[in-house]
Amino acid sequence: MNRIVQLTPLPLPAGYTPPTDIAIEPAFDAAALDAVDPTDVVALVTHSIRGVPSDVWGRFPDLRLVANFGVGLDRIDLDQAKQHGVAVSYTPDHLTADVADLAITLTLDLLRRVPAADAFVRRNGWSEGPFGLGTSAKGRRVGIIGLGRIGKAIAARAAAFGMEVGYTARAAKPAEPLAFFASTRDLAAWADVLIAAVPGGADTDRMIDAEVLAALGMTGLFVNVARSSVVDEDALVAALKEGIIAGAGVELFEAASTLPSRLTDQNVIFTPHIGSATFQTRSAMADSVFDNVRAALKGEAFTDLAV
Ligand code: 8YV
Repeated sequence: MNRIVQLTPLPLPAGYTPPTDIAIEPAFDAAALDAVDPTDVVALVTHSIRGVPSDVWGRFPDLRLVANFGVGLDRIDLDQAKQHGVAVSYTPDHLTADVADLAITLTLDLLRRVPAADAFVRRNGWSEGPFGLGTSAKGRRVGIIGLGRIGKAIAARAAAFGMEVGYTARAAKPAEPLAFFASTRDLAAWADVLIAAVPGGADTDRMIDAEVLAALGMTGLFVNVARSSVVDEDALVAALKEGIIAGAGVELFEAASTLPSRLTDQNVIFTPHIGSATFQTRSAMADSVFDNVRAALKGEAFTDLAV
């Protein structure tokens, strides 16, 4: 009998009906996983934040697929997957537009001071004088760190707002008509708005550090739609409190982070990891995961494969 094991609850949208033709065994923690009979397990279901714990590889002799609900693969060891002959599916194209939209939303909200404007209206601030001016998006320079699917989608949106776009990546992409910068520091020095859209993992760990923030400068804005691991949070707090940069949009921070409580007065917008959190995108992500699980049960080809 082919069996499917799910390593974590999925953030399925309210109103989404999971398929009834697939039986999935929940094993949401180490003890539950230890209790699973490993025979006949052909697929594991997980999401980007849970990933695949390192001691899972090699446990399931018939494993064919890890189906990841999300684009981030930093918690799935793809080398281990290859060594064990396991395919890894993920959901990149389904969430690209929504995550890019959120990056631009944070950018425009920071430039036009939307949270401060909202607070002004709610406190009946007209007696204080007119609400101050914001900054035009048109003509600003957007520096994108990481020109993958999401980075390119951010670039297209920024260009539509009349912004100039530059990027840094492991290598220049000559097919893209955008200014390439060899280092994040140089990109930050050029940019008015620096947006992180790189994968998480060892290569990008704490790449947004004090030096990069200093290069971005006192009128610069930083927006993170990448993993929280790419940011040195202490450096970001210092940069905002000391006016080294002008503001930040923070979509991801560590679950135990003190960042929101340390940044109450500064020009910072927080969102609670909602990049893919729309009914349409989360439904499409779920469809992709369940379609691949069904393919594993039937021995059919998978879609959206990372390896
Ligand atoms: C999801 C994400 O919220 O795709 C990712 O990597 O971080 C988000 O889209 C995450 O997968 C949790 O389900």
